[in-house]
Amino acid sequence: MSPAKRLRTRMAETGLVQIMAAHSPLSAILAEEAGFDGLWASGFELAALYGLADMSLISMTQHLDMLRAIAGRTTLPIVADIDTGYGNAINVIHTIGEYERAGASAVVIEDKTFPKVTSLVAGGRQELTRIEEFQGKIEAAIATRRSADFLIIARTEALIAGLGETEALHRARAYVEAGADMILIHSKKKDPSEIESFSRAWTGSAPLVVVPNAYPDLDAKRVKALRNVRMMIYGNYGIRTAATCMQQTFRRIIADGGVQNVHKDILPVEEIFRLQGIEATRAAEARFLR
Ligand code: SPV
Ligand code: MG
Repeated sequence: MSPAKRLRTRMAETGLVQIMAAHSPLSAILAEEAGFDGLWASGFELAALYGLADMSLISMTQHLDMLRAIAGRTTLPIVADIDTGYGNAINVIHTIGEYERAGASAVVIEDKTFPKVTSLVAGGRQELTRIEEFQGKIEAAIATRRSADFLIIARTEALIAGLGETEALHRARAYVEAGADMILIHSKKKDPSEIESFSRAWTGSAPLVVVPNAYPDLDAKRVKALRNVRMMIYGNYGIRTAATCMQQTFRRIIADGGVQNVHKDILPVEEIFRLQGIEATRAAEARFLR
């Protein structure tokens, strides 16, 4: 069964899939071992990995290269964050072909203008495309996918742009009309009230996707109670976790004047060897090196 088919099956079986952000193959391996249903090839995480703002500075090629590397080291389905689709509907045709070939099982395309500005930053310049234009991009994505299992998820940034629930619902309905399989509704409010209200008001046929980055109190149990949300994406938790650990450890090494203390609190190198697949390479050495 293809990863895209597995993602759809898992969603149908469990009612809610939990998807962890990955910015590297190592973070993807750790997410798979922890038990997540899939991976989020996050634009924010990859931009942060490069030390850059999430403002369309990372190229499609850079993102695709990382996605391919991730797909090569995990069996989990990958939900690709393609931002605005890298341009207009013509760019979307090219983008969908590239991401499906690279091993993605789903894409999320958002209704912002290119270049986009990251969603959660205070005072961010949030400009949305015209509804008809975005419908054309969704239709282009649907017409381009080779497998019917490949999910096209339309993301509306209406709440992020401060346009309110009525506009968000209007846009979401228009995107479903254009063929979107799911709707990602995003909010930067510190509590989940906007998302819960949207979900209650949503009567559309497509299920919802939520990203509880700004409103961490919305846990899986509460999401399940909303009934029409089928996917939960932990959108920036990979890079924040990695940065937290590196920041603390690096500062301690300077403060302690060496690694005599920190080494006890970080993974031993043998565990990294395991994550690198050392066993398989050793077996190959024994078999093939003469
Ligand atoms: C990402 O992880 O790149 C996202 C989620 O799009 S957020 O950064 O919260 O907009
Ligand atoms: Mg993003």
